[in-house]
Formats: sequence, C-alpha cells, structure tokens
Amino acid sequence: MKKGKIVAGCLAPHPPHLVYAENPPQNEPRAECGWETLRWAYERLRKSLSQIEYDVLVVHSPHWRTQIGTHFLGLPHFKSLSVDPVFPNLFRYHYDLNVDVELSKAIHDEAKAAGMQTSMMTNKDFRIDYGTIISCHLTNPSWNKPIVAISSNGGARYFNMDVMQASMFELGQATKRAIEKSGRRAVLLSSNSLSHRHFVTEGELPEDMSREHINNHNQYLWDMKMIDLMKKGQARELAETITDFTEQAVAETDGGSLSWMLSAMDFPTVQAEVHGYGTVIGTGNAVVEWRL
Ligand code: 2X7
Ligand code: FE2
Repeated sequence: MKKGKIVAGCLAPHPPHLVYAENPPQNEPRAECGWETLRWAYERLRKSLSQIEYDVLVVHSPHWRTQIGTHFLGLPHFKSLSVDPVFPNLFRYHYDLNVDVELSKAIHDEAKAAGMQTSMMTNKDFRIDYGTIISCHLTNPSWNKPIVAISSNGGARYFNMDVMQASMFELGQATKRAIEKSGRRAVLLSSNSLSHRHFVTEGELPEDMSREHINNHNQYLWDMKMIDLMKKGQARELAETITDFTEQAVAETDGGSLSWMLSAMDFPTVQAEVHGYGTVIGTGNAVVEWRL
C-alpha cells in the first residue's frame, strides 16, 4: 500500500452565520448576504483545495465535547437535522454525510495504543455537532468526500489548559501515524474561531453588517499575534503560545483542535496562507491553509 499523507491542514471556523448567509438548500433559514470577508475566504480555500487530490476530510470540533477521552464517528452514514442550540434562528441544517470508518478506527487504534482513552461512536441516532457540519460544509459543500470526525475533550476544565493541550499534541501524532499507514491523502480541519468573546444580543436582522465588529481590542491584538505566527511559518511558537492565547483571549482553541492539527502536521515551518480574517457577532475568525 502506498504511504498516506496529510496534504493540507486548514483552520476552518464554524460560525453558523456563515452557512446561514450562504443559503444552501440544506439549511432552513434564509438570509440576505452577510460576513462576506469570511465567506469569500472560504471561497479561496475551496479554490485552493480543488487543485490538490485528497480522499478524506479529518475534522476536530470543539462542539463535540467528550469529558472522558476522545471519541470517533464509527458508522458509515449519518443523516438527521442539526440545530444550533444558541442560534436556532440561523442554523437548522439537514445533513446526510459519509464517514471513512476504516481511517476513523485506525486513528482510534493508534491513539489507544499510545495510552489515550478512546471510544468509537456507533449509535446510529447520534446527532453530529454543528462545528463538524459547518467546517465540512464550508470546505466542501458538495459533501463528495467522506469525513472522519474527532471529539474534543473537556480536560482543560477538569485538569488545566496545558494538560489538555498536551494530550491533543499526542492525539495529533497518533492521527499522523494512522494516516500514513492508511494510504489516504487527508486534509485536516481545525474547526474553531480564534478569540471567542461574543456579544450576548443580536440585532433584529442578524446579517446587519453595520453592527459587526470585534468584541474588544485586546481580542483583536491576540488574533493578529497568532495569525502573524502562522504567516511566518512559526507553528512551534504558535503551539507554545496557545495556552496563554486561549486563556487571555477566551479563544475557541480551548477544545484543542488547533493543537491537534499543528502536531499532526509536525509543527510545519511552511508559511501558512491566510485566506481571510473577519468577525462574527464579535468573535475573531481566520480561514488559514497550510499546504504540506
Ligand atoms: O460556535 C460559534 C462560534 N464559534 C463563533 C461565533 C458564533 C457562534 O457560534
Ligand atoms: Fe463555536
């Protein structure tokens, strides 16, 4: 079997607003535009990924949060309705997706062999979280490739942020080993915003862009610091800064998705392509691609 490879890693944030504003047939609510800087950033990411061949999207999501260990989707097909609990007015999405169970199980087995707590999710009625769905939809709206979905872990609250991040670095290495053995060409998705303080009220028209701006300047400066490290190819420094960033910017890296992905890519020195940055209800979001 040929050796598998991670061909790209993408920071792929999942504000439900972005799917809402795209008006795909799967989503019930209708919008009149909104959040173009980020939607056009995703357009650029899709164009870039269309130039490479890959077999599977492997996504790690902060909204599938398991308290004990790491879980993996373990059935070939899931179909249901996903409703965002905070923004049901924006996201009621009918999904119908396929899972690369062989690769999912292979990553599970590698992580287990490395001493991690793991479990395969084989409940056919399991509701896929909106983080997974949105990052995959915006990266590949045709859903013509299978996915592997990996849960994030609540260890940052139960132990502390450094402990959780360290375990995600291990999970990243296990993911890399499994992909290499599998023969697959994989694109990784870290499904998270950067700074994550959001406003607690919404205008009557959610897509009224005259209201949209970063929650506060501190959050913005932290986002720029992290993006600068990505652009300079300093993934190791990024990983070393991630605990301070997460705690001081209340960042959505608290699920470990970005740490998992940086580690799986072996902390690349390649300069990342920043396709765009924008805010959603005050949170900071960047669409970024590491082409390996
Ligand atoms: O889950 C989210 C998010 N990460 C960012 C912005 C707004 C809503 O939901
Ligand atoms: Fe989120």
